[in-house]
Amino acid sequence: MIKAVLLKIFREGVGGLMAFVSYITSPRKIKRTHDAQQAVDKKAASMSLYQYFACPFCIKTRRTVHRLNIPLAYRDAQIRGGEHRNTLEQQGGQIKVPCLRIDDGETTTWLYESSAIVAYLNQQFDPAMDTALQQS
Ligand SMILES: N[C@@H](CCC(=O)N[C@@H](CS)C(=O)NCC(=O)O)C(=O)O
Repeated sequence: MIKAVLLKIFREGVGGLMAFVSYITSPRKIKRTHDAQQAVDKKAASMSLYQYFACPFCIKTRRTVHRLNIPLAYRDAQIRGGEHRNTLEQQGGQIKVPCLRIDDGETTTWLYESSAIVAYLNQQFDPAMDTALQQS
């Protein structure tokens, strides 16, 4: 019991430190024209990221979100019994973060795995990588 609590405190501490280092070494946000940024804002409104503040995989994903200058809604799924945690489990299928929720009209996609999320966001929002924004 005490071992589990100490381990949790250690994990949270290391995660918090990583979040702090990530914050002070944040990548530069890409800049877009007003119209291009509006298209990004519109597209991002249908997405949200279920995450924990101090999870290293979430920190990695948030760095990409920051760099790509996406106004993505963050949902804290760490609180046991909390609304976002319950939604993630019931609708996404499992409690694992990060998870990107994509509401596309009638369908909702739950994208797990930080590497898959980063690749998806790059493909959707990095002007250097894809023309997806120009098509939307
Ligand atoms: N391979 C996954 C690992 C994700 C992962 O292990 N996340 C941990 C938090 S750091 C998690 O969700 N654990 C489940 C839990 O906390 O219940 C990724 O890259 O996204």
